[in-house]
Amino acid sequence: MATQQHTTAQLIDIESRLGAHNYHPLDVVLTRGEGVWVWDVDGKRYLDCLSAYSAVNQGHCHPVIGKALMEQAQRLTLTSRAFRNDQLPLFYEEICALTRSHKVLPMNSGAEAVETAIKAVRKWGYDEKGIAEDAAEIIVCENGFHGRTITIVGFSTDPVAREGFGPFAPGFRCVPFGDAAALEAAITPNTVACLIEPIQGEAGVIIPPDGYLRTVRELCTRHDIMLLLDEIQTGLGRTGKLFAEEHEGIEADVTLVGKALSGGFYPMSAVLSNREVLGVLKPGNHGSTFGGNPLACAVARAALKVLIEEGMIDNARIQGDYLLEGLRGLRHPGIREVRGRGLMLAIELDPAGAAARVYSEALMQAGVLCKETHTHTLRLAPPLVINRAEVDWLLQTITEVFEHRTAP
Ligand code: IF1
Repeated sequence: MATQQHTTAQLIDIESRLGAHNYHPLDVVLTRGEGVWVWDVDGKRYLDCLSAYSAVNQGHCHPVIGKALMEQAQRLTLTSRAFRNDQLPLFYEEICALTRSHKVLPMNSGAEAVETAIKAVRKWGYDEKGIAEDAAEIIVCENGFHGRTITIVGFSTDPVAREGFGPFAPGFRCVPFGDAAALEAAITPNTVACLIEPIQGEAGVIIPPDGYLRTVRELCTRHDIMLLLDEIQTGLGRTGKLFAEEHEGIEADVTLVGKALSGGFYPMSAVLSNREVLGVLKPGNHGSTFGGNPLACAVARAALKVLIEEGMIDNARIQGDYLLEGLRGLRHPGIREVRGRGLMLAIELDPAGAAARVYSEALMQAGVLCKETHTHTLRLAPPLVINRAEVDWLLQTITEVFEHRTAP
């Protein structure tokens, strides 16, 4: 049953004619979401295994977050930071208590949080570490993803993300992910920080060797370098812990959050500082029209509340372990590796076989929505509210799709 005015085909045609083609989405037109399920305009139901790239950890249209949004929207939505509001300090208090942070700087998108952290650690390097002006260096990892701004794509190693957008900002050194020796070798007296995803999402759920993050933590402490962990995708329960750093028992100096910070209701991100690095920013150094607005803060407070009170983080661990074990039981010549932590999983396919897009299209027909990355990897990241029966249905559906394609 299409919406009154348009069918799937008509909506796709309008989008294709009038929209920039900076994505290649599946031909599914969604109109409703609830929990792990979404429905298209023809009434077909799908299990969402992308969660909007981990922005919908709490499940689609979570009623408690929706209520907070609607109530705040009738009270006060935006004041700018020229004035104060009654939601921002309460958001600060609650997220600092939850994450043991000292300072918070709220922004809107993940990329803005990354850019903010880059500005703050550079200024910390100049003001506190005595590095010569404009000489600050930040170590980043190959195949990392941190957003789409010019600064960020400037240190990307993905040609599709960066080619044609130069010139780029200097001051970044790129090292192989997971190689602590290479990172140590890249440290100079001008190094102010390392910026790392604890698990590389876009690269295909790349989990570093055990101990890598602990060694990087030790190196940063020894050389008085800030460890910036980009937990925009891995954070807020996705890997079965509040933050992925906990799997290695470390604490970043600066933690970046976004996406599920609002449960998918509103763009919000934040820079969380476990040390006084945010203290170097003075009035006028940084800002944002919408950063820290009362609507975003009310939504984020509710999103964090339900994440904790409804046990979503433990559920991610329990259901993620079960899903990983089930996926590893798949016997198929086209599967090279299944990996994951919590509900951040990936099926890596044999490059000689069918591309992941073939499987994501087949899974869509079977009622599962997921996304391929880098041609041969299928990522699976359902909302953290998924229950055992839904995981069993998901496993059954994936098994049937792979069994149907006996060829690699
Ligand atoms: C797209 C994937 C891409 C992120 C990490 C910062 C950001 C992201 C670890 C920036 C955003 C999104 C962006 C979206 C697709 C998705 C993504 F990694 F999740 F799969 F692109 F690589 N750090 N990731 O994952 O946050 O500014 O988007 O709020 O750009 O296509 P943002």
